[in-house]
Amino acid sequence: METIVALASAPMKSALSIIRLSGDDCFNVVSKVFSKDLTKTKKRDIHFGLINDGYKDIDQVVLLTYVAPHSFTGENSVEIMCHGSMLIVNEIITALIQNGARMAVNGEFSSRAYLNGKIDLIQAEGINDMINATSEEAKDMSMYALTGETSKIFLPIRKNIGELLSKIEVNIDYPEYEDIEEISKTEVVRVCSKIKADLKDLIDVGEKNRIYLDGVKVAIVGKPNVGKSSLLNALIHEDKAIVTEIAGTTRDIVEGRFNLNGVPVYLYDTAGLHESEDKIEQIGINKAKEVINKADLILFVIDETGIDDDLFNLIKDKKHLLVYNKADILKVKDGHNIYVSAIDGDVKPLLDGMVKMLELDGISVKPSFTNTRQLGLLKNIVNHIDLAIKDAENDEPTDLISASLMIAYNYSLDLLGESNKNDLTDEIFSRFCVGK
Ligand SMILES: Nc1nc2c(ncn2[C@@H]2O[C@H](COP(=O)(O)OP(=O)(O)OP(=O)(O)O)[C@@H](O)[C@H]2O)c(=O)[nH]1
Ligand SMILES: [Mg+2]
Repeated sequence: METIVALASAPMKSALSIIRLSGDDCFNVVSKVFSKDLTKTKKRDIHFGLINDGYKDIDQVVLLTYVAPHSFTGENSVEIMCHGSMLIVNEIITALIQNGARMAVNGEFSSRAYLNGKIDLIQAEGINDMINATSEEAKDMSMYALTGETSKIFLPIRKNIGELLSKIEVNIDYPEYEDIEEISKTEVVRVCSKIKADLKDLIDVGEKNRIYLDGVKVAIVGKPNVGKSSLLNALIHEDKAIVTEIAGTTRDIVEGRFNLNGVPVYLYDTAGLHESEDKIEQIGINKAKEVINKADLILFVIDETGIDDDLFNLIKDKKHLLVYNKADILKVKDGHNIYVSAIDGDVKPLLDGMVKMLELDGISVKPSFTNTRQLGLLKNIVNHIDLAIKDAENDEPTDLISASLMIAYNYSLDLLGESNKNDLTDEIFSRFCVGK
């Protein structure tokens, strides 16, 4: 494989930066710009010296060398720890490219690790999720994927499908052998039903747990001046949105984020909804209506001036919570409603209401299959197991049952990325950062 290079740490000023290389010729390429010969490097080694591009010394660095297959990618690899200035980083990368390396594309290091059998596809996806995690829970969940714990929970299911399939195939191929255990249709139904139940459990956990990674979109909506922006600020503990006593203050959508029970909540503060002649405000109101359509939950904010029925009709069919703000000055309070005072930061009843509405108290971090690709494949497997059950129940020919099981088995190989390695990878790894 060609030698690739990329900055693996953040592209900004810091104490140190890490430049990564991988590929057959990697030690040769680095030796051309390093003060020591790395071509005789051992399994895993550490070196100290100067990087020189042929004209001048660029930096004094520490280098880690990994001889294939003892590296993340499974190839010869080098990690250069240089001083954390983007000028230095650019000079070193340029020198490496001039000496035979090429810039890596997004996810190319992980993709090579996968292609070289160092990690399966679930682990690779876990790496990306880990980098993007915005809560401790999301990070813990991706750690299960990264370490292979998640793949492990699927292996017994795949084994059961494979075993059943091979028993049926033997029956089809060698009907004349009497010593081969005959598998009855009742047995097929029993084993398939167990597999289906296990898969359904996995799908259920995955669909609940994906909220840790995806988060929820919550729109703050209501009449002008009811305290929507104040509520956003109170929820994120930051003075982000402009608050004034003038109705029509917010025009553009203001975004904020906080974690609720470990779930990232993406908040969208919107322009107060009302009939407006003001061109700019009207654009803001249209944007607010778009956000309402995209949100998973609407916080419909009301103050002492009460509910506007026309506005409420806009959101009533979406998942929503009525939030009575300005509780500090409200005279009458009905025990069932959610009362908050954004100005005093008193928003606990709303947080409790959101936890209940979004069903966040019944979930906990578990190894799970959470992304659309993984859940889609699990559902495809269930559908084909289901077909096998129906055919067995209707006493259909055995090869029909075996065909459905074979498709289910192939999908189960796809889940961990064990079939068609080359077709699968490009789309998945393009979502990664360069250098990972
Ligand atoms: N007493 C009281 N006043 C509040 C509270 N929350 C907001 N206000 C006041 O209500 C006024 C409007 O607040 P904003 O947060 O700007 O209201 P908004 O709904 O975002 O208004 P627009 O952006 O114009 O639609 C300000 O004067 C706030 O200080 C509260 O909990 N109690
Ligand atoms: Mg506002």
